[in-house]
Amino acid sequence: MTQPNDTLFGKIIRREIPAKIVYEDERVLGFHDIDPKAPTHILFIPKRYIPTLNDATPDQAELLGQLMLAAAGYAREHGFAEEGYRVVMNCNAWGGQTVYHIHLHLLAGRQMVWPPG
Ligand code: IU
Repeated sequence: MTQPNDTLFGKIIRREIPAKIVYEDERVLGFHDIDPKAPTHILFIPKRYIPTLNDATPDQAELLGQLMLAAAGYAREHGFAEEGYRVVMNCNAWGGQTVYHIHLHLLAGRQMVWPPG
């Protein structure tokens, strides 16, 4: 049986709560982070429920790649490709994950620092 997706992002996928959606295809949704950590901060999520990267399975490899390509496409279309940007996926507590539906952060529009906190 499929797990119910009671996370915040499940509610955004079902349009139960609003989000500033900037990208959508059959399998992926992209929307503005409500508390942006860079001038541009977009979250790309699979519509299919995967709680953390630990839960991803080999048959989801293409879906995970689609998140990356959606982020890169957005960055290119919005003029960030040349100067650069960062994509990040946090996993569990030490990784800083707070919403348990995997999401790829696209951060752009400022110089990033390394290592991250
Ligand atoms: P994290 O990698 O799980 O920490 O990222 C969760 C993100 O979800 C974080 O950047 C939050 O600002 C963002 N977010 C959101 O966009 N809308 C919300 O209502 C809540 C969190 I709560």
